[in-house]
Amino acid sequence: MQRKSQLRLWMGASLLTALLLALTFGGCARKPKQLAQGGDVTEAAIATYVAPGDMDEYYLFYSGGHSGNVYVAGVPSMRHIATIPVFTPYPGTGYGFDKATKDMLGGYTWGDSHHTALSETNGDYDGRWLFINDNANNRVARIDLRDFKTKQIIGPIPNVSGNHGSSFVTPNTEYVLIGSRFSIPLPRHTYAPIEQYATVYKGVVGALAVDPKTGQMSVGWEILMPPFDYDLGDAGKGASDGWAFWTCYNSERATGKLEVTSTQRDRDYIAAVNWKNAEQAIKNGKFKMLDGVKVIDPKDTPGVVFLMPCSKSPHGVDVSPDGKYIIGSGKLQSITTAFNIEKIQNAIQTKNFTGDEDGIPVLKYEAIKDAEVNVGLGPLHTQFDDQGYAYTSLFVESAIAKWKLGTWEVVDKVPVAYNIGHLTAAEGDTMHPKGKYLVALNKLSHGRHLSVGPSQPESSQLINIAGDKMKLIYDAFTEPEPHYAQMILASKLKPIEVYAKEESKDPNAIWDVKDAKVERSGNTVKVKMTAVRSSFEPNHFEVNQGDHVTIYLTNIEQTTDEIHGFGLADYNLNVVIDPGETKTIDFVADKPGVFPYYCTNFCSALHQEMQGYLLVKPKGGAAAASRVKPVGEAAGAGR
Ligand code: K7E
Ligand code: CUA
Repeated sequence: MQRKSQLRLWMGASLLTALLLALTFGGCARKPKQLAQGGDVTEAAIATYVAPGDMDEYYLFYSGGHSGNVYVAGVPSMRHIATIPVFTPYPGTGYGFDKATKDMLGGYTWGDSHHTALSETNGDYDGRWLFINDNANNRVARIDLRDFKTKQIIGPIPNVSGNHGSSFVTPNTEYVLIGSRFSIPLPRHTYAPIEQYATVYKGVVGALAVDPKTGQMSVGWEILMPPFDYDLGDAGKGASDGWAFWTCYNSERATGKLEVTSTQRDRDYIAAVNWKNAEQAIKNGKFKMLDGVKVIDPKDTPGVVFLMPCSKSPHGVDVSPDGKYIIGSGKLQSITTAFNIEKIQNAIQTKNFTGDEDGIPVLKYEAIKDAEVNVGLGPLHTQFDDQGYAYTSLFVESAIAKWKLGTWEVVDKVPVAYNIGHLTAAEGDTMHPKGKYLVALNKLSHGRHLSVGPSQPESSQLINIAGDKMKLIYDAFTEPEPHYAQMILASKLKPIEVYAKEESKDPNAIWDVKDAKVERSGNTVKVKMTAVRSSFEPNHFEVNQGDHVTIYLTNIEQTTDEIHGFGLADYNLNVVIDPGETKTIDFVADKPGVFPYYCTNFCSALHQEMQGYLLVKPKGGAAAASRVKPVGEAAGAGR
């Protein structure tokens, strides 16, 4: 298998070389240009070419911002291979239409997904789950990587407001981090005038506990913090296991035009939370209940939180693979600071404090830092490789700086197009990064793709980091609006192909067309329906107007990729069922008439024949039906 695919790769590569040579010298209309970043086109093409029939080496999971989705691409081809709907309904997979996913969305039709967090065991990705935060509605979701589907959405999480510093996980996925971007009076729905911001408003950082077997999340604990804006987080590991870090801006506690008012001080902070001490404090009963959550007040519970001064307006905080260094970058400076966990612990022991903020000790900056690395303008996020190098994205400079941990020397820089936000290296936030690939997730990528009007396609760029020099090798379209992303070795995931009939736990599933039935009790109608090539059973059924109808629809196929869909137009229902899957469709038949339903996924030569009728008998008999006015034409859209 391995050899065969290597051979195919080799053949593909040599064919490609020949093709490129022909293109270069053959006077063809589509001449490859020299890469602006100085790389070699042929080399870049071979490095990213995945021949037909071959597979990518890595999965790339990237957040879709306010689309509420997570997108999946293969690396190095950068092909978009899946969309995982999380906080937003998605008709393509019927997400948000069946009862289970509709309930999970809880009435929200959007979320702002920022930070993916692959589950970890001993600080390395274990390929079980992917967590993602919702910056808008204070939620966190869990995706199961057996079937790439969202299984749980927790929230709105009490007391947290603008859950941005989330969903980073601790090294054994004990916790998923949460944090308030926007301080507010607590509990939520409390009023206090804006003039009381500095004294009455509160920030929160905390953690969701994760069940190690099922991945089920529950609110663990929270910590009351001064009214700063908590931005990004990362969990300690190795030398810093047991710690969690969040950057915070606006330590001025300013309101109004933050662009000016929150940038007065030279330094803001990174909040360092000893989560093992937080756990202990909870065990010792040192908490108050606030909106149903155990909340620690650090001024009554010393040893849980410390503040590390950091360059002003910091954004990313990233822990090195060995856990020794905590890298914090200030957006308005050209340096990134490497803090040393030993020095941090030392400063705590010797009480090397310069003051406090609402009772939280502030550590002495000079005592806890190892180096200020001159990376360049607007440093945001940092990733790591397998050779002891760090890679920091430079938003203002539109570049990535490569620098060495320990010697702090900047060894290379590569321009990107254009303003880069996050970046992700292969397993680049684990204890054992893989090196080789780095993806720059850019904003303001204008001019990288064919124009589609004012809203220009976003671009992510693949960079080869295997050698001394970083080489840009591919420009890929990415769905807006990308934030964080993670790359995991494809061999670590073992997605299932069908839902095994034997594992079905749905009591309403049926596995034989003969078991299909319609049951009525009062004005409740339950339909047990099958979908199998190429019919629904029942293929028609009748209800009375006003009936509460529940369809339990099972795709009884056990064949890979034999997906069926169920579309019912006038009732705005659209469900997709994978092989072996049962979904529940719940609605009130309030409109009389005859409504076709049909299969939406092309499943066989007779897919088009896979259809049926819902007949809704009008209240007051057939005569009433003919009096129902036809719906007027929809108003014209656009200008
Ligand atoms: Cu830098 Cu929300 Cu992580 Cu976007 S955040 S870039
Ligand atoms: Cu089933 Cu098309």
